[in-house]
Amino acid sequence: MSAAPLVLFDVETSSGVVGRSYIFTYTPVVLVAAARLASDVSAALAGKSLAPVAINQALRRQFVLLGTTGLLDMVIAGIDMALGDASAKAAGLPLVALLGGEPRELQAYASFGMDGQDHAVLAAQGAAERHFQAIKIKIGYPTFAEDLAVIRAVRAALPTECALMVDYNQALSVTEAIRRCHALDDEGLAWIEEPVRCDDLAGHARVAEAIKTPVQLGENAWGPQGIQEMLQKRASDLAMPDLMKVGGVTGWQGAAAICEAQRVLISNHFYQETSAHLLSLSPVAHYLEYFGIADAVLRDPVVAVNGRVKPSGAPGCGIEWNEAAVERFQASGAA
Ligand code: SMN
Ligand code: MG
Repeated sequence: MSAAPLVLFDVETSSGVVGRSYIFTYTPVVLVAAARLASDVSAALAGKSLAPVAINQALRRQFVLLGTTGLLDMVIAGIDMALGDASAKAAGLPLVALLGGEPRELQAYASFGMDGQDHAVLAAQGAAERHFQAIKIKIGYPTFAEDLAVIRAVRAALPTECALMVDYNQALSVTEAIRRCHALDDEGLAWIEEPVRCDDLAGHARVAEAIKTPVQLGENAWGPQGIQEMLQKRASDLAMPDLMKVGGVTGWQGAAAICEAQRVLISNHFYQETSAHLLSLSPVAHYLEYFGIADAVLRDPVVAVNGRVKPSGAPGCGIEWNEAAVERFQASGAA
């Protein structure tokens, strides 16, 4: 994954407030289609009152026969996040305050890719120098021996008290996942993320049952119902909704309520700007994933101080564009 294809949303209100958000489309292949879909879906909202929950519900009703899982859910979430930003700006409040909370200093983890042992060690050292107390690396190398070697090399490069999470990104069969994750049980990992296919909840439940290390899941759960199903099937010990896939601010609040009711620790996936506001509201907040997927086009990227992140204190969610960068990165043919 060498690029971060993003669709940017600007929702202008009649009072002059502009709500902003972005969605990550994972692949440039769907970028223009997603941008065009966002324009077409948004066009029907002109003149409506700034009521994010009502608009989210109306859009879901509108597409009930088609179904929304996939690009439509992504676009609806983008609209929902932008409307949340606009609502907070219109009230002159940071989103967390608009929703009745107070900003918190959240523990963050520096999130890295699958870069081989040497790069993983360098990344870990850099994160430790920036006083992160937690980092995540991707594993799922061809052999378990390689997984273990990377984990131990990174662990050796980190202060003892630094938490280490690993992310298989759905790489293993259930049998192989049980074998590898069981062998990792004494490595002191904070969690093992998505060991098998994200839609194989029964498989995840078998892995979670077979090992001591907490299983982490959620970035690919669609809507609060996806988080509910994952927990109901005991597929995961923890939850990390993706603000876009879970349905924006509206969807996140539903998922966070489910996690709170079941006392499941909740972390985010991406969308750190808005997720910092929403995690500040949750009594079961766990970690903030520090991975600035949109930093290249943001005027004020989120800054981690001593491995902790606070939500922006400005009205809204803290998303304003670096217009020159947007110009530079504008995809040809984007709507
Ligand atoms: C992840 C997913 C998609 C792109 C980059 C990283 C990863 C995460 O699963 O947990 O951040
Ligand atoms: Mg992941």
